[in-house]
Amino acid sequence: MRYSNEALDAYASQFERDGMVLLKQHFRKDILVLWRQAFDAILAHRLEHATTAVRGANRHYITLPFAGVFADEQIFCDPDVLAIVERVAGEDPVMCQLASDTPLRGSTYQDIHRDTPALFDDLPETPSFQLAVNFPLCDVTPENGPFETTLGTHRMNAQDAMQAYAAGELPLHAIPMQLGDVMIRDVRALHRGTPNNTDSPRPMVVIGYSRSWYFRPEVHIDVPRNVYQTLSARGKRLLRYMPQVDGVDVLEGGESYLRFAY
Ligand SMILES: O=C(O)CCC(=O)C(=O)O
Repeated sequence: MRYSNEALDAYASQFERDGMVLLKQHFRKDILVLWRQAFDAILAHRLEHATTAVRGANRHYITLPFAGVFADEQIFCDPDVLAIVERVAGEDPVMCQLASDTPLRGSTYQDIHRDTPALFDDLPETPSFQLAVNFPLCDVTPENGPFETTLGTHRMNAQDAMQAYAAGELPLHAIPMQLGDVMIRDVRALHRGTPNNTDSPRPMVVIGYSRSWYFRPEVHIDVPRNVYQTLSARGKRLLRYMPQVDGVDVLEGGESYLRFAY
């Protein structure tokens, strides 16, 4: 562990207030360089076969195979990240999503949105139940499409948040990131993707962690049985509700997670 209990508590408090925290220089860059190499081959293949989920002009959502470099417990079982996830979304979370968001040149501003509906319509927002852990596979600069988010709207009713945004009461914050930085966010905060004005793709990985009892039918991770056997008890526990399969083809695949904005 890198952080003390006091530091993790402080991150959890910051998350409660803002709906997100940023851990600077947390993941090893040499690991992420390998992810980028493997990702570039997948991106090229998926673009060629038009098997991405399109999230706006020249903006692609691609599920990553839970195999090879991507099935790395140093990333998805990171003790500091999980300690913050557990502080804000309860003990014994489940991992339900391993994917990527990639704007290319020609991408545009997304409409401001949340990634999931509220648990209960027309009621004040609940504690957190769905978190995204995001980390880029490159530096994210003002030029290549930084994620933009409001702060604190994860605790606001969706309509109130939208009204406040429309009234100019909620500033958007661009989040520049360096390779190695990790963002943990509540997916109900109003946010948007911004244009990538460079020739280099800007892949952002998303690992989804849910409260222990929460099920998202729109996403899942196919876990190859032989990979599952190599995992620690913690890794197996995180993936306890994910389907196990004989193998995954790292290039093939389509996307079933098509409705993404609420
Ligand atoms: O990748 C990004 O910067 C944000 C993408 C996003 O919010 C989405 O596609 O839902």
